[in-house]
Amino acid sequence: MAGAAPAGPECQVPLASPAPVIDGRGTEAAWARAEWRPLDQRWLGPATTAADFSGRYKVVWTPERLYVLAEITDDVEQDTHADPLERWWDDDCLEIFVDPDRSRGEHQYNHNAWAYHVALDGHVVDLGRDRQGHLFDEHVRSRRTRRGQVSTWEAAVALYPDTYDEHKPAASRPLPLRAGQPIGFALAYCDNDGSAERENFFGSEPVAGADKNRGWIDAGIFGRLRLVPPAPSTR
Ligand SMILES: [Ca+2]
Ligand SMILES: [Ca+2]
Ligand SMILES: [Ca+2]
Ligand SMILES: [Ca+2]
Repeated sequence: MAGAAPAGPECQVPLASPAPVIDGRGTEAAWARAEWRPLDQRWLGPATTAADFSGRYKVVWTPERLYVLAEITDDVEQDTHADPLERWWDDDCLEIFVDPDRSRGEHQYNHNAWAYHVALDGHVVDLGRDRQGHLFDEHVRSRRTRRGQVSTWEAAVALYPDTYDEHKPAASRPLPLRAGQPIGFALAYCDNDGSAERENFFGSEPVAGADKNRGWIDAGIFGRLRLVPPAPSTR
């Protein structure tokens, strides 16, 4: 059902001051103030083990960007397609869904909402109005570090308006973020460990019905972020 409101709780997103440094390490004080949230909904593929995939994430904000920290256990990192615009969803990637004005609804071939696929090499792909994949590297800046089988992804996401035109990128500026603003958001991970196609797709949001791979079409399945204002000073 397109545009259905998610049942999940609203995610309170703390303000980061200063902004995290995008270095693939969640060491900044801003991250310590944010709650871990699970990335545990199996949207595609068979049941797996925690060693095959498990994930959790945090979100913080500044007036310029939304920041995402994701801790992903993945036993095999797979980047089969060197061309970032070839079957990007079948390589391991972190997928950041964002609906800047939380209008919800359909966004498959428009920019009502975004489904940024962040590849292992940092390239960012989403579909354009022409139904083709486009690089949006300037929208999501990220770094990833790996220790054993656990990768830490740190990303800064600019929020672009639904009027964005990929053929005139200079005509759009990122939207400012304001305290109290509702934002549609979901996170996902495409897991491939050596198959022709991705083996699993895990998301942050429960999706009703048999077809759970709806995020790239329907912003109605996204969760809700609320940007929390800075705490009043105690001094
Ligand atoms: Ca950092
Ligand atoms: Ca895996
Ligand atoms: Ca929208
Ligand atoms: Ca993998």
